[in-house]
Amino acid sequence: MERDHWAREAIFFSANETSLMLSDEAQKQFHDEGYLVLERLISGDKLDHYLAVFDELVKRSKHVPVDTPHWSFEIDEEGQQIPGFLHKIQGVCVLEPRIVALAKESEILDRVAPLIGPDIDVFGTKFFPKLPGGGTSVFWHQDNFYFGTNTGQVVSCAIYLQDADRENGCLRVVPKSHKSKVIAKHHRNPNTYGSWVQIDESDAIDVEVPRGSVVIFSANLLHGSHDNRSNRTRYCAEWHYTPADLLLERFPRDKIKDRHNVREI
Ligand SMILES: O=C(O)CCC(=O)C(=O)O
Repeated sequence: MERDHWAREAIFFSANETSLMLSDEAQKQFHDEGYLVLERLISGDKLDHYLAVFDELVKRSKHVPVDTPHWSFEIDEEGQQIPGFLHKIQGVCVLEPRIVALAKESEILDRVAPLIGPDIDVFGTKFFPKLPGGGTSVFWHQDNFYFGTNTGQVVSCAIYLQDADRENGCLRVVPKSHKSKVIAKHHRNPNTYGSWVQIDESDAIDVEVPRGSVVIFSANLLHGSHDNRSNRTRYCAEWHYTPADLLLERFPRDKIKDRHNVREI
């Protein structure tokens, strides 16, 4: 396991250590800690290609009116969306089909398949650009709270297209918090996006990663992220893999546009 300056708190696995099938050690880390950092999994021209597509979307967002489906903008102190200050594109694979290819990349699916089987759907696709000047993504939460389940069969996946650190808003996780399978009480503030859980932050770690890294984690894991206090962007695509035959009442296979089969046997 490589330990470089990025691995301040989280445990990292390089692409070699997890190639094709996940090593036993990597699977153990996923099951014991609830997350796995796959360092620099997407690289070279491939990474540049996806970055360029996301750049196009950010450019386009400057002219998208508030309240356009898929697009949401950062919120000001009065609770109003700020035109042009992109927060999130929900259903990014529906809005921009070129991103479906990223969800299908074998570098990712070869490592997800040992955890949930070979027939895989992805759902709930989103893009957080986390723009400079206060860009945000999520508060402390468990993804399964939104899915109405506590199944261990949903593997969430965050792909960091750019370096992500404390200053520009890296992911934060509470290791092992997936184990109880209890969905914590989530609070809601109408002037912000998403719900949040009160946690003891001393249990949390920062997951600072270099560009191209992919973090996979249990949908029961408590996680959140820092806001962007830097002058850099922090692009992240995030979604959820599930066995294709898993029934999720809120995400029925044939009714939801943003559920895509990404691998079949
Ligand atoms: O913004 C991030 O770093 C991760 C986003 C996330 O985990 C989520 O949308 O649940």
